[in-house]
Amino acid sequence: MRKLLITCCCILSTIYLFSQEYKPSPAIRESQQQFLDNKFGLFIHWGLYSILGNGEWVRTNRSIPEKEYDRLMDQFNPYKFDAKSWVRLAKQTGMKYITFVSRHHDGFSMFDTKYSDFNIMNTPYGKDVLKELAIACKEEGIKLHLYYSILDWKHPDYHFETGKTGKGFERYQSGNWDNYITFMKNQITELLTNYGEIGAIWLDGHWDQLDNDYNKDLKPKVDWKYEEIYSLIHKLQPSCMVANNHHLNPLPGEDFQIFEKDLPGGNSTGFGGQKVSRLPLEMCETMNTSWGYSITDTAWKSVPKLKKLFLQSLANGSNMLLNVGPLATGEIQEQIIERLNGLGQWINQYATAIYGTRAVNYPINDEFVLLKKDSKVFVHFIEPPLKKFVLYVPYQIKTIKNLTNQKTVRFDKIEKDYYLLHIDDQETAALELQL
Ligand code: H79
Repeated sequence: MRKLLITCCCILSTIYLFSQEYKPSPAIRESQQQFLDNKFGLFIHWGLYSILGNGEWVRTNRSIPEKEYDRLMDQFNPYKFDAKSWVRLAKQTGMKYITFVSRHHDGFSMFDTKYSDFNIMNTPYGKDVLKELAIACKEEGIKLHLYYSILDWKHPDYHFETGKTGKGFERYQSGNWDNYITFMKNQITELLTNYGEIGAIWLDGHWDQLDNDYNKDLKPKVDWKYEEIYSLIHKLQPSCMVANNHHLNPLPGEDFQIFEKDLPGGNSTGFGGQKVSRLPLEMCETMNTSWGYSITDTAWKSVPKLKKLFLQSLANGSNMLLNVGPLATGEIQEQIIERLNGLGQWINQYATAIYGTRAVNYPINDEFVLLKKDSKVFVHFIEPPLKKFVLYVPYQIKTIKNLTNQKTVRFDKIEKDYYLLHIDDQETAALELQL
């Protein structure tokens, strides 16, 4: 009887432990609030692939043999790289954090690492670009997040046999998966030990080990040991958030949810469609269609288009992480600079109506978005407003200020929650409603 009781207790406590929801620590909760306030980040895809000007998937897309791809290491010499100017560019654009690709699927480490020779220190440049970036970010008050690929087209211990990608070149047979997990943990430990405060670790590549991307309940063909990796991250830096671009519903231990090239809930890519969780959200987008530098991609999004994406992502409760793919020299194309400058001008002018706001429950539409901060609701126009503009808002409005010309806006209440606004300026970009 006693034995039975003890067994029952053991089973019950195990069930209890595993059914416990992940509860972010107070330090993480604070990071999440700051993240929600900060709204806008710069994604940087930069690596050996930048030399070839054909995107970051070039090794797989063109089935480049290992020896030939390795030669790129002897060619990477970004003599025009200036970490400070990149960070300043982000800052002037109104971005509050930078997400830097520390290692992409090609397996090349853009930082000084003891655990792989395939790293930045062995290029002619021979300096730790991540270190330079970390120092510049600290000086400029910009947070640093690190992208880290868990898929690896080069590492001999990566389980490529069950992987979907990187099939066009020879690989060694059957590595040791435990070694690979240890390798990742060692590198993540370096990233979280040698570069000061890191705001988030952003993982990518989970989907390589899935049969398809639409069944969100599929089990991967390897054990990624997320529990161990996530707790290592939280242990090394208690305020460092964890995010994983697995295209699934969030897993325990993750602190924000990622959407790639789609607004939360969207699925234009075919690999979206995951549930929108209650975690902070982040949508990442490219300025043309490529992440890594592409010499032929001229499909640049216009400033109004980028502004619309940003506003709609904010209205969905999501940050926007906007990507640039610098050249191997360290230069950033003028098409990118122009667009960032255009966005920055607008964001800086309406900063008080953007940072620190939260989304409200309101239909997403193509004309305007609403954002709320304390007793103020901000209207940001995507399309210029009509002179007589009927606004439905489920709030009692006391006064309205035009944030473009600082004038008071006349309005009539038509009926409950419906207001007729008299807008005297077609250039009006935003209004402040005082509740
Ligand atoms: O780093 C950037 C991309 O290189 C990486 N994530 C961003 C941030 C990325 N890689 N792939 N994808 C994004 C899209 C995923 C496509 C997939 Fe598939 C569709 C994965 C599985 C189905 C491509 C097609 C790979 C396998 C089949």
